[in-house]
Amino acid sequence: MSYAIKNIRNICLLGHGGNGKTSLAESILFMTGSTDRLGKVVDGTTVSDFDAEEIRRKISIADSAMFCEYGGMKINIIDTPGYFDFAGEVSQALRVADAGIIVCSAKDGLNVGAEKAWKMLNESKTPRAIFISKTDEENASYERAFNSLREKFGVSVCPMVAPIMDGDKITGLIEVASKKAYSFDAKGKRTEIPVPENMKATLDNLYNTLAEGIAETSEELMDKYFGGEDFTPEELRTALAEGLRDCSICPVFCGSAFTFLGISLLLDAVVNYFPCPHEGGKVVDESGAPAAIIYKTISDQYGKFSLFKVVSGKITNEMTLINPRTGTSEKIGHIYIMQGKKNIEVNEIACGDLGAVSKLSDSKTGDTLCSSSFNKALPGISYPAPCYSMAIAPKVKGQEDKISAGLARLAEEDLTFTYANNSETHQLIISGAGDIHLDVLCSKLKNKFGVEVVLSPARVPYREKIRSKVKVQGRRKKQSGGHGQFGDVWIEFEPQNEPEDLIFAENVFGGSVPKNFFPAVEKGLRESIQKGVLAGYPVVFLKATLVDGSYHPVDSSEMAFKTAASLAYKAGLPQANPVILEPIGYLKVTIPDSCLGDIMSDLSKRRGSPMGMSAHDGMQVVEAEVPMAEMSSYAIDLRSMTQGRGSFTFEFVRYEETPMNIQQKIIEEAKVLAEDAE
Ligand SMILES: Nc1nc2c(ncn2[C@@H]2O[C@H](COP(=O)(O)OP(=O)(O)OP(=O)(O)O)[C@@H](O)[C@H]2O)c(=O)[nH]1
Ligand SMILES: [Mg+2]
Repeated sequence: MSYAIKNIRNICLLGHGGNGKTSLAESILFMTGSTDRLGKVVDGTTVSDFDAEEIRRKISIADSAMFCEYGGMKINIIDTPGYFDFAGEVSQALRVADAGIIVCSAKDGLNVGAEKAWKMLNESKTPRAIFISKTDEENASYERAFNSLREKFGVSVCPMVAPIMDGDKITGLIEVASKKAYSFDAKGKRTEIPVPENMKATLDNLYNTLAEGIAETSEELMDKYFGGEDFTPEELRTALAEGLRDCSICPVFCGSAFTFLGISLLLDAVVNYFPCPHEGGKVVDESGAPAAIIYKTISDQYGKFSLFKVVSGKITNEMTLINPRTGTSEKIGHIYIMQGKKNIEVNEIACGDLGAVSKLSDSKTGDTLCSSSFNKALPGISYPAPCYSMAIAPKVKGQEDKISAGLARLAEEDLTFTYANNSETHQLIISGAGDIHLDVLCSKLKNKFGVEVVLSPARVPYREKIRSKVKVQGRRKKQSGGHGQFGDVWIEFEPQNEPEDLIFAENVFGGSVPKNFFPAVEKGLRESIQKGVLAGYPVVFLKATLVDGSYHPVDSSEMAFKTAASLAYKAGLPQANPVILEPIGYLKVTIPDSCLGDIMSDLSKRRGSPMGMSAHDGMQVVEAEVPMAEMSSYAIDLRSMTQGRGSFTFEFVRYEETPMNIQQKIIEEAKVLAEDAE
């Protein structure tokens, strides 16, 4: 089952959550005879949503690769999740898809998911089409949906297939370019019918809209269009194919995954107009040395599968390829084509086609696998940076290692979350795209790796510093019988501005403290500053100068001077006007104009200081400095304030003194924490 590159199509389905991508894929597979039963998302029986979490939640969470054979071609379909937390999966699919089909529902038309999909297709320069789905639903309106899309995305949005209406019932479809009308039976099989009288004017209008878009693709066609001439079928075909390829045309189809209406017209267009892999610009060389790009990794109980697209030469089993990123070689043992979770073993994957390989040792998503003569890393995949962090801990104490091991496995397939131990707050922090993302990861930890976890807000890494100068004594004396302990120091504590937590100096006259005890004094102080005197946070910006003291020829020891230094610290810092510092970050938030008011008033509630505002691509970019403590739920709050249209970055800039009322709260919280720890 090896196809020539011109007979391969790689499409990905993308768009708003719940608009019918997975169901569309399912009905394509069923209609083309690739599966013998039609699965349903609600029953958890689709080919695409096979993961336990997808079945449980009834949404797609990860990309899945499927294929069908139609019109002598192999059509690979990558179904992507619409929920925004999983946008990284869409980036992966777009790395290898030669075209994207945005799925919209006929009831809603344009929505945020479609806007985001459009933007991602633009950024990855991927040809795009739109499928208006769920035309069988009540209150569906092709016309309304189409108009909303064209209004937003412009004249490149062209009607290819539109419904034939009898009142508010759809009785068939018209293919606008050929001006042909069809009726469909219950299995989606179509029969040509005459264009109904009452549809003729509508068809003319639609044809005109399509012709307007086609005319935009070349000057010659523009002249013809304005001259009132009809395009020849060949001109139409070429213009559509070229327009799709260079993204100047976005054909719009419609139908229903439930009634199979319009599915065959969509597939015909995929076969006739959609770019084949070497036209998509994502393939290097059909007759070149073997090379493939890994666009997804599935790591589960059945093992680890790396899903790839061959972009040069072909990949056969038993090959040994190298990974230019790591420099290591990877033995290609078994290779497969994927139908959802089902892997079908094959001997080779041709150029432009999608496949999978199991058990790679050292390669991850985004990596290139190639022969030594190819030997270069192709562009990888960029992901949105994680923006939502929580502390993760086991429900049952002592299972920390299980969490780390589970997360390490999950990180093989999901590059959009990170986790790290925070040495200051002693919490394991997991960061991802949003609350659903983290919730899915927790469920997987439980179901796949047998460890139940709880999430809690990440503690803020506060600091403490002093604001005035004090001179204090620290004296350690234990001289009751046997070898005693004696150390006595006078230390001056004062604030300093260098980026160092402690600058230690000495200014001792006449050997009141012998030199060999200085390091012990410094050590005592360095240990002490780990715990501030207000709420136990590390002390920074401190200068300590040893100015005087005394010693005992027999009883003085390093240990005694270390203790004396820490006694001085404990005595001195509370008198030196200490304050809690909080981390401040730089926020850059991008939002639609209409949300500006809400965003600004929300920022002031978060104690933010606006730094600037600018317009970009029809969006507003607001910059502000905001205390980190106020930002923990921002990812989720921003989503609800902007219906998912907003995005932000937030980076630490510096520490600042915490306002008194907030400081009181931090001290109270620290007390509770310390009691809990006991
Ligand atoms: N009436 C009708 N319902 C549909 C159709 N297609 C999908 N649905 C229903 O719409 C819901 C969402 O469908 P999915 O196929 O899971 O949508 P999706 O775009 O894959 O959703 P995400 O994976 O969450 O992004 C399910 O309950 C489907 O049964 C359709 O053509 N007609
Ligand atoms: Mg889905």
